[in-house]
Amino acid sequence: MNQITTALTIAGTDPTGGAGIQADLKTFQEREVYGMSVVTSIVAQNTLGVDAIYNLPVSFIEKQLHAVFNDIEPDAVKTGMIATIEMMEMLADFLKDKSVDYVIDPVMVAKSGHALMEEPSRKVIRDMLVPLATVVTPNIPEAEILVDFKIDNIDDAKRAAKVIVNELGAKAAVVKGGHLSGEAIDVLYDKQDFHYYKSARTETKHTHGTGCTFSAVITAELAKGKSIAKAVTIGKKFITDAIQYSLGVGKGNGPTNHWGYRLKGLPNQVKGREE
Ligand code: PXL
Repeated sequence: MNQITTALTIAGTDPTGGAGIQADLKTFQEREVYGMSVVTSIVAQNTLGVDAIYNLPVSFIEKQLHAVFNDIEPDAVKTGMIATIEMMEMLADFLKDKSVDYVIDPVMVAKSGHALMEEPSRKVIRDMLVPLATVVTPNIPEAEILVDFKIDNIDDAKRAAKVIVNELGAKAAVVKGGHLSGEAIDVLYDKQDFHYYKSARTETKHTHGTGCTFSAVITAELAKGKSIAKAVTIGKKFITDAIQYSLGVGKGNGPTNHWGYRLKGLPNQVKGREE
């Protein structure tokens, strides 16, 4: 009998360990969930930017999915970087009859500005994958692409979250307010209520992989059976600490600190930290 909680990330890689699959697995581990991964694209990148992307053949991504599901059925799944329409079509077909919770981080562009999803795929993720999702976690630019209107304030963000649920078919949506001016408020809509998640803004350039990490926490908590609202609460706390205690590694926009929550309340003693 398998009592261990398991989660699977389907995403691209970051060999410097701050984003993508690597960030997801570190996060699953910190949340005490057994982490598994299916690689979609191998990305030659670091904290300075993306150099090159190698998309795995769709048939090979599918083979990895079968390898996982035929052996260790995950309690929850997340997708991050899915570069092409063909990958999305295969994933939609694969996931449509699975009853696992499914979190979509609709990754479109890296912090450096490099496209991680081909332009035509943006509408396909909306039409084929969003309807299958338990939670979708767009930032403002991603939400704008999904809903096709401009988001300038919290009311627009609320409207976008509602559209993602009521019109695009996800069970819930968190629109992350980090790109709005003023207070950073994330808005969750879960078909019944709006929930608001606020945190003080930390002035830092070390935010590489924040979206991956946040959505990985949500995935881990849904895998344990937590409610969507509770999973997002835990995700928000985790990422706030991970940003606050960022490590200062790398020459560019460095990663967050996946064990930052353990340092809460302590003076910053992490080697290399600048702020
Ligand atoms: O955080 C978005 C993201 C997702 N997946 C991969 C990435 C990034 C951002 O850099 O590199 C592989």
